[in-house]
Amino acid sequence: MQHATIEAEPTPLSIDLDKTAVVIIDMQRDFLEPGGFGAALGNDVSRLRAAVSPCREVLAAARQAGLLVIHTREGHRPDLSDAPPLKVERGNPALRIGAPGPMGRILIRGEPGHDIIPELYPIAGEPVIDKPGKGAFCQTDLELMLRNRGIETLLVCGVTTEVCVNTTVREANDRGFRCIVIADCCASYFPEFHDMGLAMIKAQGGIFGWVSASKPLLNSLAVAAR
Ligand code: TIU
Repeated sequence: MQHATIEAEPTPLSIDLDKTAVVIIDMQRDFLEPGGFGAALGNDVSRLRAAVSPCREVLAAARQAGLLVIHTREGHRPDLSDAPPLKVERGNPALRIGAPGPMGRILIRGEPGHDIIPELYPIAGEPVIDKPGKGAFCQTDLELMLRNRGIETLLVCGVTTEVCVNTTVREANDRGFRCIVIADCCASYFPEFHDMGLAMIKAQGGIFGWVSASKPLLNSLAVAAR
């Protein structure tokens, strides 16, 4: 058993690193690069770049400390059979899910835009969860994977803070997993939603989970890796 103390809000935490996984949510070209799904929804995708460098550091430290790392990707089958029509039919028809874009068909599995950005690319042995919804537990085998490995705590990174990160944290919390959201490893197209998304998680004594910054987490992981 390898314990680490994490400076977090609303309280510091002691966690068992053998039962802890890093979950990196949807750091895909479709959300972070021009011409993808995020841009098709009318967003300034450059706002998400702030999370890339902190995520890289946490990813490197987690690999060094031997933590389980899981990546997720939001997207759909090429025939759209797993895409709810109400999700597909929103927005400009020329830019909808499945429409052709500069990175291939928007939000479709197997297309260049659907893949994870090169800076955070998974390595062998790191599971990638393909999810059709915003939450990583909805219609996926993530919960099974976590339970099979005895995971209790999730260190959550990714985009966007108030959409897929928040949805996943709420799902995880209801399933009995302790979530620590790494604030600077998350980002939103809307800075105010990022702030409120984090505030909602840690309010009321940590109603959905805890919030930490990457620096204290990196310090804790470095001590544990020694
Ligand atoms: N639109 C938006 O902010 N996010 C998404 O559609 N998906 C994720 O957050 N991954």
